[in-house]
Amino acid sequence: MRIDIITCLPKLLESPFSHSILERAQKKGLVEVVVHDLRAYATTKSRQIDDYAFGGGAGMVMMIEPIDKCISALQSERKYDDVIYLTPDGATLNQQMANRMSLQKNLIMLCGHYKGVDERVREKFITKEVSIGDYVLSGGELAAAVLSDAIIRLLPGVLSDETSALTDSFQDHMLAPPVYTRPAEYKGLKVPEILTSGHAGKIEEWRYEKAMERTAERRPDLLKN
Ligand code: 6GU
Repeated sequence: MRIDIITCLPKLLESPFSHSILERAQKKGLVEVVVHDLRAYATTKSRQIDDYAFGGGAGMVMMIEPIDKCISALQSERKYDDVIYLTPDGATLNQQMANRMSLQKNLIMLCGHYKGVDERVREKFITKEVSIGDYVLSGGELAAAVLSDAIIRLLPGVLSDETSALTDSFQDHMLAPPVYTRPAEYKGLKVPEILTSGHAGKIEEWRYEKAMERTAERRPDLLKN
């Protein structure tokens, strides 16, 4: 898979892709993440990428021309399955969406900023609009990092069997069960006996029961689906 991220703050996206699982996925060649500085596609002398909104009002609007230049350059190189705009008024990201996107080959993510992008960008280029929750961030960069992480960890070979994404919370419309590690007793706090019994079948049953309990208590809405 290849993910091209278009942003006016490329530095903000350096760290999230330089550690742990996302770093390893790139080194193994399972995903290529390319960050593009929108300002490099600006056409004015002052490298302008935003301007005042027609009709007035507070806040700047991202201009169509630099975005057109960047997206068109990418699309002339390869075919993209989706051009995703990260915006608080997009569809709220969930595990199902991440699962589906992880099956794609090439994705563009455009990070919104200021008061958003010129509506014509959305009409002409954007095929999907994604939000990561009902709150407002300063820009789409952290959202693009979140979306990329959710997708990349699902790519075959990224996670080992022990950390398999199949046992994640939300994968079966359920939260994950509680987990424990050594020591078996700490300051009087004991690990549930079943987990040290070595009885694989009983352990599986216990985990399912606990996952169900936890989901019913914290996220009953998940069980309705
Ligand atoms: Cl994708 N962008 C911004 N600016 N804020 C958000 C968001 C995205 N998702 C939730 N809040």
